[in-house]
Amino acid sequence: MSSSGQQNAPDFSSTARSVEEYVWTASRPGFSGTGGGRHRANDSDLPLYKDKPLNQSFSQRNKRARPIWITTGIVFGVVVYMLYKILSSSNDGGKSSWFFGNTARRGKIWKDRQNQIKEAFLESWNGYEKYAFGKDIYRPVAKTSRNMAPEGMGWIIVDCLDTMMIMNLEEPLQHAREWVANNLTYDQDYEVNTFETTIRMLGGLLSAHYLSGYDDMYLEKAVDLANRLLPAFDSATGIPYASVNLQTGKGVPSHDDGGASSTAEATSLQLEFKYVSKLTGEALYWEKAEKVIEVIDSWKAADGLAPIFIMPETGGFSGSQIRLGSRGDSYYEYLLKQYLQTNSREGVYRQMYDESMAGVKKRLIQKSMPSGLTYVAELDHGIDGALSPKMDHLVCFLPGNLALGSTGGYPLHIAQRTSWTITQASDMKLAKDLARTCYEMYRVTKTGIAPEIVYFNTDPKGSEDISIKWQDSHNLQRPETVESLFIMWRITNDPIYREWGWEIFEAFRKYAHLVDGTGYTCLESVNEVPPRPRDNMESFWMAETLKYLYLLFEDDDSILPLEKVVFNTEAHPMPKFNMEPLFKTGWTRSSSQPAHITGAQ
Ligand code: DMJ
Repeated sequence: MSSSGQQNAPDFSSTARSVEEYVWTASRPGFSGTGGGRHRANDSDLPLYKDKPLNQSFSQRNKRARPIWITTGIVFGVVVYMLYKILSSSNDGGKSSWFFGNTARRGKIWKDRQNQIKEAFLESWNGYEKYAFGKDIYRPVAKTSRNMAPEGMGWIIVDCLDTMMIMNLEEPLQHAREWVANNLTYDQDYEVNTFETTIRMLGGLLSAHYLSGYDDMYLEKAVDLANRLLPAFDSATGIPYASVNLQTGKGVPSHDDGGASSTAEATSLQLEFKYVSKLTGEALYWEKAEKVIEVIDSWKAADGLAPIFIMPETGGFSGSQIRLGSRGDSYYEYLLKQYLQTNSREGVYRQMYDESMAGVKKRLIQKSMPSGLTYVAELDHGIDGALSPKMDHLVCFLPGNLALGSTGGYPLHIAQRTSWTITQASDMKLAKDLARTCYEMYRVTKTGIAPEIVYFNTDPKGSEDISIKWQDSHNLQRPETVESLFIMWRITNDPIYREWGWEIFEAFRKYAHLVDGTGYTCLESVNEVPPRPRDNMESFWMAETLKYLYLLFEDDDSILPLEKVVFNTEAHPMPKFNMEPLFKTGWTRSSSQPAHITGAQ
């Protein structure tokens, strides 16, 4: 357990190995493995803190670089100076206490703020529990609810189980667990979106299993769901269909877009399916998931920038639109996170990610006028087409992702002491610039809440950097900016990210909070005061936005450390793991262009 009383976060300093080091060679139906019960996969899979190569090389280099007497002198000097400051500040009754005083005060402020975020979660949950418990959709203004699937899928409940664990909310968690154990069934004649069901439901259950200390109930539900989702991959190429019927096991092409799947949707299932493989010892989930990336890679998207639609039957891209917002976003996120998930052993994903980020810098990064905000433009007509200065709020996952890719999740000062390349430095700089832009997308509106989409000014005569069209001015309680602020805070330790996050939270509390205590609502326009509610509370409000805000104000970095866990794209944390001896990367990159590219546009 962590020192801050986080009862449900795994203790990363423990020498006890976690369940990831066990595999189920289940004797249960649905498993092809032989044998029964659990066995230990590999005793020395996960490095302990003391084994971290970064720590080791740092101390070794220090020893080499500096004679002992210089180090002793520096330490002595610092201690004397600190004692002097502490004693002199105590003469005024502690009013202006310097070192501990300020630190303690700041610490208390962050703690208070964290508690206020927890209260916002509780209020959101209590409203849902009172008026909509078990239902898929909750309208907190009308206090009504409805299901999407015949018997409900528990979207909201499953999506926020791990947030309750992280916040130590035992009572609501108990109620939610009972519902999952006794009411949740995936045996329904119902077509679900493959991606949404994977990231929210499968991801939510896997994370609940992990954070609960490996409660098997969650894993059994997860494996049942994963088995029902698998037929989505049964296209001619292995690119998943947009939807799948959970009972009949039939994959269903998208009803729109000529049957194309979204690139981001097809390529953001891998963390979850691979973790199911790790937990069950069954390679099938792993193989289906990685095949998708092999197919995508075979089309050799120019500069690593993939068009946002892909055809399941040919595997080729459809259309030529490129963006890091809707339908494109988490393709790039999961390239990096697949590499991180298996402890940086699968170089193919890192290569693809690096190519894509080089492509983003070369093709999409622009500066607005007059202030020079950095933004990510879109290509509506292919890689050589004109740039559009439009940016979705969804793109705001990118600053955090770039920072994560730059340091591997380690704090900046540690990463910089090992190897620090020009690319790492440039990724970090871009992360900081984009984080500021995402914050500005909030700051410039009348409510202080960001809209769904903004446009950046490219006209030298224009006076405002950011403009918002009325049809784009709604807010859906999205998490991407606070997600990036949390990652930036963890990596840089710069309190500015906490200050920005707090401003954003206060804006939500002022304008999206329902005074009768039923929760928080989406808004019709962030530029109306008071804003009209768009009566809906999204599941990712509690699963992601409030979770990331809460973690932003957590002082204990050993809670879900970024060098030990990966968050899926719905903010569900899962542990990194070693793939040996059970799994390996089943494909290699081909350097040549594909012989046959008909169908790819
Ligand atoms: C979430 O479901 C996920 O974060 C996804 O990657 C993007 N859309 C929503 C939140 O905005």
